[in-house]
Amino acid sequence: MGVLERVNSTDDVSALSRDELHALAAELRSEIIRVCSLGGGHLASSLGAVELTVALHHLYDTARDRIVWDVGHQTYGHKIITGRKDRIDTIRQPGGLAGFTTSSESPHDALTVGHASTSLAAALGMALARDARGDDYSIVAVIGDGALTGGMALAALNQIGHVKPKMTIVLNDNEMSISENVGALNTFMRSLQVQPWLHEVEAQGKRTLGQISQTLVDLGSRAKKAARRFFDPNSANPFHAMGVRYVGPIDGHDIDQLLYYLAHVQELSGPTMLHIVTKKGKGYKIAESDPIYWHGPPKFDASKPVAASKGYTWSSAFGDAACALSSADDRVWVITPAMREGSGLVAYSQKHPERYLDVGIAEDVAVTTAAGLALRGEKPIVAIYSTFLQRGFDQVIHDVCLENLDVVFAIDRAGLVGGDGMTHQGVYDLAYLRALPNMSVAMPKDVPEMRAMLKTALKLGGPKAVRWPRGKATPAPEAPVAAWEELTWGSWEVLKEGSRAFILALGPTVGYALQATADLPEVGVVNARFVKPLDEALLERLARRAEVLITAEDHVLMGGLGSAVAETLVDKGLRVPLHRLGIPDVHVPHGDPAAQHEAFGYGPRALRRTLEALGLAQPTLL
Ligand code: TPP
Repeated sequence: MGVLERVNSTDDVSALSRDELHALAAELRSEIIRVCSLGGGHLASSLGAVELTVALHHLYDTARDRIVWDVGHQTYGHKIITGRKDRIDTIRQPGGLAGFTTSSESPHDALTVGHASTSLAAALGMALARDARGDDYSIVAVIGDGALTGGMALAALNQIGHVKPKMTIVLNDNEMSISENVGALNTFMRSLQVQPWLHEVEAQGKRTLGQISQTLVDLGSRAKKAARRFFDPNSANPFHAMGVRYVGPIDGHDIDQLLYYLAHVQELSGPTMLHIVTKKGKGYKIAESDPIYWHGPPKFDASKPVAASKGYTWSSAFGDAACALSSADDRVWVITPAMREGSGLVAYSQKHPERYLDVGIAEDVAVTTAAGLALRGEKPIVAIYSTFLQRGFDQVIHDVCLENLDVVFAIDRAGLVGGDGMTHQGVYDLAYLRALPNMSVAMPKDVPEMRAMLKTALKLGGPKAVRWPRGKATPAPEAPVAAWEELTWGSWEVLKEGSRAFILALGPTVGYALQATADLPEVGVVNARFVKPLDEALLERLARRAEVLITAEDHVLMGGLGSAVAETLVDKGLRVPLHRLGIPDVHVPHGDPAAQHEAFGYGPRALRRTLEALGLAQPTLL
């Protein structure tokens, strides 16, 4: 029987011998590969954290102690050994386990998470609560070098170094964010190397700082010099300088070293950072050699793993458009907060490196840097996922909209996103952007319209957001930017005339509406591609003609297209029944977006049912 078979709880992990812990790590690694091969998932990060996971669960009781995993995407091993091994095959699948730590899923998940850089502030809060109540449990934050580039993480570190609560911060440094990590702190971390003498210290079982120092003296001067950097609070180390004791770096794949140093650090007062060096994708050759692809691959054949093409997507279309726009105008820049691949910008970063900026996981910095560029006459495009723009909301208002600056927001992953689930749904941006003076928001139905919107937005200036969904797109024929269409900003498009009703559709619901009404001459379809400004003149004409209007959007009902239409109708005194279809007031978990669109009433079949209920279509027999 394998060790994993016997492990049903963290208590079981605590009881394992060293040899069994090594065996458990190997078994977890195979299990993570198997699970990710079935349905895709965060493979490389979970593989890199296997030894850390085993060591933490051996030392800590996670039902009581709090392990706060940053992002929560590296926790497949953690989930398997905290009572979820029987359900691990369902991870990211509809109705299955979430892909990130989720507190409603298990008491062992200290935090519901998915966005980066929250672990340190959350752990600080937990430590303050623990100390205020006089409780006695341990708190460990695990943060990657990528997540550490986030302003939230750095600001929390600043506070932790000031308040000095007892806690361990494991800095899991694999030199990678999703793509190569960036920034000055990253450069500093690269100057540190795991020291071979660490084995000696650990092998001799020395624990107190005095004992360790003596061992190092015995080991000779080279080790002594390195050790000064390792343990000396006065050494030039930015973490020390911020008031957080720093230990490391150590080899994060060496369970013995991990156990030794984690236990050592646990005995110290105040906050201590243990810097561990790991390899993303560790133990799976193909993932080690291409950790960018294997960060979050779709399902694959574990016996013959190959990187598969993701096909032509909306992100590819944006990348192509950005290349063309930058070639046509040397004031166009593209800024990404650590999402080069996801935003379709690999080719752009190579073609226009002088006007490409990856600021790390720092969406706020992306937005305000764009503001700075715009203040000096440049034309920045902030390429950002809808869900991550939430992190830069104040900056959009305060730094871009207040100054009415020429910043284009190229918003990817708008709408329900699938496997990433609750934390990543891009379903709030219409609501939060529509409210801002000077901002306008558009969503194309296809790639030529996306091009037209980006071109027109850059030409008109001012804060302009263009959003598109995750997933496949049909490429537009190659054409120079000069030949791209320009749009009347704020104009809707009647795609299908109707005599009794109109569906006002947006992005993916345009296709759904056309499908649902193909045989219904009385029901028209409008591409309501601008949510702000609305095409008020056209809306008024439709409202005066129709028995009923229906809005359909892949966005929350509160504050989206339907809200905008309702407000305009009321303001203009137009009394026409309005059916608003979209996402109700709930957090939507991971699932198949097409099925979720149906469940929320704006998929093609559900739209048809609404039309039937309104007497606009005959009930279908099937
Ligand atoms: N921005 C935010 C606020 N949250 C996110 N989850 C992302 C972007 C997308 N994202 C997920 S994981 C990741 C990024 C950018 C890289 C994290 O790097 P690191 O913390 O070093 O962990 P690793 O993936 O290398 O294990």
